Amino acid sequence: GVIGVLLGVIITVTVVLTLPLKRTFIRRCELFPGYDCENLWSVFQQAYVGKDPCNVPMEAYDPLIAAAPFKPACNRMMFWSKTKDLVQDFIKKRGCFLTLEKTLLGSVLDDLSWCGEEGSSETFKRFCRRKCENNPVGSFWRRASAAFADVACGDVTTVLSGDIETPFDPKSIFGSIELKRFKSPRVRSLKIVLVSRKKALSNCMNPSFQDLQKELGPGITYSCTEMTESQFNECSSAPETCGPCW
Ligand code: CXR
Repeated sequence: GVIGVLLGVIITVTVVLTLPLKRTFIRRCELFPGYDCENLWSVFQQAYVGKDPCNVPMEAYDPLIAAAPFKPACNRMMFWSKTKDLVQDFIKKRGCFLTLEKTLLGSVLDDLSWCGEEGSSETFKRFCRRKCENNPVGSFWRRASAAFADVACGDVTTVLSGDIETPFDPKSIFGSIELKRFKSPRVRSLKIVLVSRKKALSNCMNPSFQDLQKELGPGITYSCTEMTESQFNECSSAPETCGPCW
């Protein structure tokens, strides 16, 4: 009857729309022992399901962060801006550094897209527009980045791009959120690794680093090392220790 057809439609919609994302989330989550992945999925969904995809503020993910808090990894935390693929390749070989994408929450959602819709209990994976500030994906990365930076301690490393004229962008997540959360004396110093792939367009004298120092506040010092892409990659085959290559 009508109810059967309706039920069929609801099940089909769920299978086609929600399941692929959920499956990826759970599969990636299960690589981390000791977490209730089904529960994390349900806490995650509550942040955006049934909501206007332009109206998901970063605070919507507070319960998710609380359910899987970040643990500090002093001297081993690595941040980046405009260098994601470089850092990803580096991290695969030089496992001692910890990026947000290697943590449970960062890894389950890495490279994924999701959103809900008002009046719907579904998760959409495609056709999620990202034009507005408070979209579900952007808000998640801002919230997760803030929490990850909050636990930073010791010497912190950031990999920036020498292929652009302004390697420190105060409007990026790194510049507007992560950097501002580093607190002295918990964080001692910021080590900038400025990596150029082709012809470098900027170096460590770049004026944008004066803005960076201002945001960093007086207690934390920064240093900067220029590297080519191949020098940076050579660093990834250095010993297993997190000892400096820069
Ligand atoms: O400076 P941002 O990089 O805006 O953000 C990078 C920093 C990193 O240190 C990382 O900890 O913020 C965190 N982070 C991610 N891990 C991440 N993964 C995917 C921030 N954004 C992430 N994304 C997506 O890529 C987000 O949609 C974000 C874009 C990063 O852009 P950019 O290279 O300017 O908008």
